[in-house]
Amino acid sequence: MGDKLLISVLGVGSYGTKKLQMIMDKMQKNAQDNTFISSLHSNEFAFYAIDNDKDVLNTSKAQDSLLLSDESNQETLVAQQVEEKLRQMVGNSDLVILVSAAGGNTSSMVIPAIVESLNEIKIPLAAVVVKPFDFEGSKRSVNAEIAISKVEKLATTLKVLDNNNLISVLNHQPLNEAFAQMDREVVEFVLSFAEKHFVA
Ligand SMILES: Nc1nc2c(ncn2[C@@H]2O[C@H](COP(=O)(O)OP(=O)(O)O)[C@@H](O)[C@H]2O)c(=O)[nH]1
Ligand SMILES: [Mg+2]
Repeated sequence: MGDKLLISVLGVGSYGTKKLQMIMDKMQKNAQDNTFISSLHSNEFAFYAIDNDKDVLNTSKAQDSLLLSDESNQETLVAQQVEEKLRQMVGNSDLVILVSAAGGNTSSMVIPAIVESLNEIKIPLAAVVVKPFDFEGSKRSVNAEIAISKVEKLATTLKVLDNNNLISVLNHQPLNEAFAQMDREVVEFVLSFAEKHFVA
């Protein structure tokens, strides 16, 4: 033992890309507060993003990112772009933690391509994904289910957070607070998953 693990956190779609910042901030804060478990220091973290929104990617502090081309509303094109770039980004990683809102137009196309590619290069995957509200329409819900079922087959760990569960709290909590609470669960998943995979 003693070798460092390289853990890559991969934000997919606009939601996933934005959440990377919260994860980085929390890791940094924990390190400053010394609440980061010491063994975590033996691991290295890298952050990557994939989206088709240039503005979202530009504000991201990810090491590297993939900007999907405008024509990338076709699954085969997306798969090609993802496969090439993903190897470059996370090819040396010991594990990848995926963060995404699975019902997003971009995310629902990119997630299956990521799962396939990681399986091919035999890199373990953990994932935390958000399901859309039912009121966003059945297309999004179905797309999310399909993407999540692909992740389920190959991920070692999967956490699904369902936006529909927020509806019951909305009579005593504003939406932004409910979203913030779910954001904290996303961050918590990544940090606690990383803690379980430290090198002793
Ligand atoms: N919990 C939560 N869900 C969100 C938030 N913003 C967007 N979503 C969900 O994310 C989905 C869109 O994902 P997004 O990553 O923006 O789409 P993509 O970039 O096209 O993949 C929506 O259908 C919502 O269900 C948020 O702040 N919190
Ligand atoms: Mg987007």
